[in-house]
Amino acid sequence: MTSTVHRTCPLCEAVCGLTLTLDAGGHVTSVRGDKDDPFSKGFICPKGASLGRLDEDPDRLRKPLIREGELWREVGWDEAFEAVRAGLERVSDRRSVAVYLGNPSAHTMAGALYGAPLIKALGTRNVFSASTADQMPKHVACGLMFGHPMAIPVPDLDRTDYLLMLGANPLESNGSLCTAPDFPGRLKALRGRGGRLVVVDPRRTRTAALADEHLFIRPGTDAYLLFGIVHTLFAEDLARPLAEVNGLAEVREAAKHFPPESVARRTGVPAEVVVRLARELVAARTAAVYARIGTCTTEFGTLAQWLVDVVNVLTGNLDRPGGSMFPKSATETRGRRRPYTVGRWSSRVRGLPEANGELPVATLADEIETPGDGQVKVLFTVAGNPVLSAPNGDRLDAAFGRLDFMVSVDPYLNETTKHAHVILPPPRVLQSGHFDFALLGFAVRNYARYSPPLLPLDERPSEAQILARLAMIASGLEGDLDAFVIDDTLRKATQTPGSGIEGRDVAELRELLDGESGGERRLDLMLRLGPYGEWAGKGDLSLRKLLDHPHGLDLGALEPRLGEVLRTASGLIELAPPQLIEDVERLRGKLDEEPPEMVLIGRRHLRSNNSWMHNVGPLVGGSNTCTLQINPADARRLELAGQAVVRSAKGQVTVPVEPTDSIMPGVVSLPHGWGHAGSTQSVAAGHAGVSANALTDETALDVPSGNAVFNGVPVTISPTGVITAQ
Ligand SMILES: Nc1nc2c(c(=O)[nH]1)N[C@H]1C(S)=C(S)[C@@H](COP(=O)(O)OP(=O)(O)OC[C@H]3O[C@@H](n4cnc5c(=O)[nH]c(N)nc54)[C@H](O)[C@@H]3O)O[C@H]1N2
Ligand SMILES: Nc1nc2c(c(=O)[nH]1)N[C@H]1C(S)=C(S)[C@@H](COP(=O)(O)OP(=O)(O)OC[C@H]3O[C@@H](n4cnc5c(=O)[nH]c(N)nc54)[C@H](O)[C@@H]3O)O[C@H]1N2
Ligand code: SF4
Ligand SMILES: [Mo]
Repeated sequence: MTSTVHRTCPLCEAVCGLTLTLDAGGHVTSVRGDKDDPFSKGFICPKGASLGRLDEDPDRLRKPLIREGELWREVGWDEAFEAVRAGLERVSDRRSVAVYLGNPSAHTMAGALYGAPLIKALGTRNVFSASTADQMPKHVACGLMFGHPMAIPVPDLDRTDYLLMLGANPLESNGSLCTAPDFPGRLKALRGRGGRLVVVDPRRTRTAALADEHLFIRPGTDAYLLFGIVHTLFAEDLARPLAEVNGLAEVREAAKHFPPESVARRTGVPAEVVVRLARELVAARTAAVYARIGTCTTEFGTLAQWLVDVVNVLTGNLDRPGGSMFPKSATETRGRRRPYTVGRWSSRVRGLPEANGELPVATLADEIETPGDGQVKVLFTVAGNPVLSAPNGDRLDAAFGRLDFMVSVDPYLNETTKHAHVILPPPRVLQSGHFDFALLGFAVRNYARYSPPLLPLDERPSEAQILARLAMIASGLEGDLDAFVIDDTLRKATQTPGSGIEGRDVAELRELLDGESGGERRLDLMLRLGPYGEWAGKGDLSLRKLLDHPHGLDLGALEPRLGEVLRTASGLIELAPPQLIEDVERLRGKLDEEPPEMVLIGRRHLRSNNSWMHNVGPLVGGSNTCTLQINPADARRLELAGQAVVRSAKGQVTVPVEPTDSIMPGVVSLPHGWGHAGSTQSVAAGHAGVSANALTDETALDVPSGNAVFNGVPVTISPTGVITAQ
C-alpha cells in the first residue's frame, strides 16, 4: 500500500511544493514537484528530488548522544535532557553562555517559534547565527532606511522589464531573500516578454550565461559600481524618486566622490557601461536592482545593500509593480514605530556592535578564547556547522575544543557537533510540520502553505519539543511554553485598539484555536491575527483554511504598501542614514587602492547546500566537487597543474585546480562547506574536499553590520611542492 502526500520542500529558500509517494513502512519511494502548487507549479531541483534519501540517510542520528572524553554513548531522551540540566546548573554566570543558530533554523517551524524563547531563557547577549555570515548587511541597510530590519523589498520578478542582478546565482542557489520557486523559469519568462537581464559577477555563472549581458566585476567593489550609477543619476538629472524621502541632498553629495571614471578603475566595469546602466534603469518601463550574497559578504556589504535600494528609490522603482516591492506575508506582525538602531551593546573582546540582537559570528572564537568576566564557556548550537561555515573555521574548531560544556541540536555528528557533550537529533523531516515564517516574507507573490507532519512521531520528540524543553530547562520554569506565548499574545491583542479582537475574552479565543500541537496553535493564532486573518477583520485566513488548501494558497501579486511598511521615526524613507554616510568615508578611502594580485571568492552548486548535503550519493561528485576555479591565463602564469596550494593570512589548503575562462583573471573561486573531517558522514568522508573557511579571515568585517567577509579575500597561489617566501 502506497500513499501520496504533499509538503513544502524545507531545503532552500524557493519553498517548492513536493508530492511524495510513501510505501506502507513510511519510506519515500518517489518525490516530484507538486503541479497543483500555485506558486511552484511542479518545479523541483535535484536536492528536492533527494529529500527521501536525505531524510532516511543511515548516518543521521536517531537517538541522543552523550560524549565522555572521546567516547560517544547513545542515551534516552530523559537522560540527555538531564545532562543538559546538570551542565547548565554548573554555570554561575549566564554571560558565559553563548548560542549559535545555523541556517536550517530559518527553514524549520522549530527555529522560527522556539529559537527566540530559547535565547531569552538562556539569558545571554552572546547570541550568534549564520545571519552574520550571510544577510546581516541587508537587515541593517533596510532597518536604517525603512525602519525595520525585515522590511526587505524584493524584485517584482514576474512583472519587471529590467533586472540588474549583482552577486547572485539563482540558477544554482534557487534564490535568496527573494523567494521564487523556479527562479530560472521566471528569468527566462522575463526575457521572453522582452525584458532585459544584466548580471554582475566575477564569474560567468549559469545565471550570467542566461542573461542579456554579463559584466565581470572585481570582488568586493559593488558599492563603487552602484555609487557610480547614483552619481550618473544625479549628474544627468535622471533621479525621480516616487515616494517622499529624507536625505536626498546627502546622497547626492556623497555620490560626487564616485564618478564613473574612478569607479571603473576600481571595479573593472568600464565607465561608459556604468553610465549606460544608469540610463537603462531609468529608461526601462519598470526596473529592479537585486543583489545577494556575493555583495553581502564583502567588506562593504552594508553600503552595497543600501545603494541597491537607493538606486531603486532614485529610479522611481521602489514600491511599484515591476520594480522592487514589499511582500505581505500571512504571519507578518507590525511593530510599533520606533527608530531602528544597531550597537545597543557591544561584544566583550573586540567591542563590535550588536545588530538585530546578535553579535558577529566572526568574533565567537575571541569570546571563547579570551579570559575574563563573561568569557564564553558553554555553547548551544542549533542547526549550525560554524566550523565549516564561519570565517577562520579552524580557529573555532580549536576554540570549541576548550568549552566546558556544549549542546548541539543537529541530526549529524559532524565537524561542529563532534565537540558537543550532548547531541539532540531532530526527528525525520517527514515527521515535522512545515511553515515558512521567514521566507514567505520575501516571496515574489503573496502565498501561504502549511504542511502538517506526514508521519507520526515515534519515541522521538519533535524539534519544537526539543527546543521548548531546552528553553524550559534554561529558564527554570515549569509549564507549557506555547500556552504561555498564546495567552500573552492574545492578552496584548485584546487590549490593542483596532486589533480586530479588542475587548474580547482571552480564554474564549484560546478555545477557538485549531491545531494538533502547540506550534500549530501558535501558527493558527498568527494567521488569524495576520494581514489576511479572520480575526484581523481583513480576510478569513486561519490554519483550518490552509489545511483545506494542501497545495498552498495564492494571495495575489505584490501590491504597493510602503506606507504600511515604513517604521522610521520620520515616517519617510531615510535615504542617507548617518551611520552609512559615515561608512562612505571608509569606502572613499579605498577608492584608489591597488587591488591584491589574487583574491578568493566562493560559489554554490545546485546539488550542494552549505556544509550538510554531501552525504547523499546522487548529490555529490561530477561537477559538484571542491575545486579551485582559476582563469587559464593565471593558471599558466603560476605554472599550475593538478593541485595548487592556496595561502591566505589565516591558513592554507591544497586543492585541485580547475582552469576555466568563466572566472575573471585575478580571481579564484572555492565553494564553501567542504573539508569534511571528524564527522560520521560516510559518503561525505569520501568527498572530503577542503574548507574555504580555512582561508577566510575573521578579523575582516563589513563594519556597520559586523558581517563576515568571504569574497575578495587576498590569497597567493603556488604549484604544490613549491615553497614560497611569505
Ligand atoms: N566561505 C564561505 N562561507 C560561508 C558562505 C559562503 O558563501 N562562503 N555562506 C554562508 C552562508 S550564506 C550561510 S547561511 C552559512 C551557513 O552556516 P551554518 O548554518 O552554520 O552551516 P550549514 O552548513 O548550513 O549547517 C547546517 C547544520 O544544520 C544541520 N541540520 C540540517 N537540517 C536540520 C534540521 O532540520 N534541524 C537541525 N536542528 N539541524 C539541521 C546540519 O546537519 C548542519 O550541521 O555559511 C556561511 N559560510
Ligand atoms: N544549491 C544551493 N543552493 C543554495 C545554497 C547552497 O549552498 N547550494 N545555499 C543557500 C544559502 S544559505 C544562501 S544564503 C543562498 C545564496 O544565494 P546566492 O546569493 O544566489 O548565492 P551564490 O550562488 O553563492 O551566488 C553568489 C554569486 O556572487 C558572486 N560573487 C562573489 N563575489 C562577488 C562580488 O564581490 N561581487 C559580485 N557582484 N558578485 C560576487 C559569485 O561568483 C556567485 O556567483 O543560496 C541558498 N541556496
Ligand atoms: S529549489 Fe529548493 S525548495 Fe525547490 S526543490 Fe530544490 S531545494 Fe527544494
Ligand atoms: Mo545563507
